[in-house]
Amino acid sequence: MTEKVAICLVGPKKGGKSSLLASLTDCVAQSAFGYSPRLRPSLQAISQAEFAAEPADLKRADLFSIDEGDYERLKHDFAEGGVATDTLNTYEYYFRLSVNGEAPPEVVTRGPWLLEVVDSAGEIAVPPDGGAVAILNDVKAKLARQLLESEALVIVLPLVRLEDSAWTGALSRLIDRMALTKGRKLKRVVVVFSQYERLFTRLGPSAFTYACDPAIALHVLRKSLRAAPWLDRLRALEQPGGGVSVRYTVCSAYGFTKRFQNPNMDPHQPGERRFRRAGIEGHRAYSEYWRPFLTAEPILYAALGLDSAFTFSHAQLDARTEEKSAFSILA
Ligand SMILES: Nc1nc2c(ncn2[C@@H]2O[C@H](COP(=O)(O)OP(=O)(O)OP(=O)(O)O)[C@@H](O)[C@H]2O)c(=O)[nH]1
Ligand SMILES: [Mg+2]
Repeated sequence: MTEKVAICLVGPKKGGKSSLLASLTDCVAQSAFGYSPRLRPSLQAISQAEFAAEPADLKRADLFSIDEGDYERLKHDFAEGGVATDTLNTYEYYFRLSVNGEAPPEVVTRGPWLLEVVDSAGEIAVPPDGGAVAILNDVKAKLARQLLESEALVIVLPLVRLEDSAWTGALSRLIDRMALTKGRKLKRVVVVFSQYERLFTRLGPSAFTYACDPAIALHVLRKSLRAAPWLDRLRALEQPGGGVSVRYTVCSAYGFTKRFQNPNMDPHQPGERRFRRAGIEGHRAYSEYWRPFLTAEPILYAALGLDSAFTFSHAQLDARTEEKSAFSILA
C-alpha cells in the first residue's frame, strides 16, 4: 500500500540542507550509503500532483509526463555551483521511495512511500541568536504548520565546534516547541552533521578509508555532541510518552571528488585507486561512497525508521567502546 510521509529539513543557514536534498537521488542511485547493497532502494522525484493523487487517479500517461522540474533545477544549481539555494522561504519536494531488495519484513510489506520533503531556509526555523532577519509572518506560519504535520524532522548541522555556534539557542527552542506541541505527528528525528569530508582533507590517500569506517563516524559524533546543550532535549523526546526515535549521522553532499577541491579521489580518473568498505561483499561495493556520501541516510531513516551502519542511537552514543588509536589522527 502506498504510504505518505512528510519530512521537514531544518537547521541553521548554510548548514547544508538544500545540498543534502540536491544530492539525495544520486546518493541512492549510486548506493553511496551505509545500508546493505542488497536493500536496493530506489528514489525518484515526482510532481506534487502525483504525490497528491490517489494511485487510481493516475493515468498511465502521467508516468511519462512527470514534472519533477523543481527538483531537477535544485540538482542542477547544486552541480553547477556547489550551492543549492539561498532563500527565505520553504520549498516542498516530492519523491517516490521503494525498497526492491532484502529488507526487514515490516519494511518490504509496506510501501512504496510517497515523500514530501520540506526544505526550509535556516533563517526561519533556526536563526542566529540575536540576529534579526525580516521573515514574513506567513512564511513562519507555513513552516510551523509543516512542522506540525511532519512525521520526521531532519536537523542538518555543519560539522563545526558547536559551542561556538550562534544558533544553538534557537535550535534548543525549536526542539522544546516540538516537544510541547500537542497533536504533532512526529515519530522520528535525525540529526545529521554535514560537510563530513572536510574532516579528512589532510589524510591523503587514506582519507576515504577512514571516512568509510562507521566507528570513525561514531567517534566524531560523540566528540561533536559533547558540547551540545540541546542533546538532553532530544533525549527527552525519546522518553516513554515522547514516542519519538532519534538518530545521529554524518554526510557530505560533495563527497570525495576532486571537482569541489575535496580529498584526493575520483574513481573515474585514470590512476586513481578504487575504494571499498571492509565487510561489504559483492561488486556493487566497489566505487561506493565517492560522491555524494551518505546523504541518503537521513531521509531513508526519516521515512522508514531503518538503521544503516552510519545511523547511531543514544544507546550507541553512550556505549563505551575501545577507541582505536587511529582516532588520534582526527583529534
Ligand atoms: N565542504 C562542503 N561544503 C558543502 C557541502 N554541502 C554544502 N556545502 C556548502 O555549504 C554551504 C551551504 O549549503 P546549503 O545547502 O545552501 O545550506 P542550507 O542549509 O540550505 O542554507 P539556507 O538555505 O541558507 O538555510 C554552501 O556554500 C555549500 O556549497 C559538503 O558536503 N561539503
Ligand atoms: Mg537552503
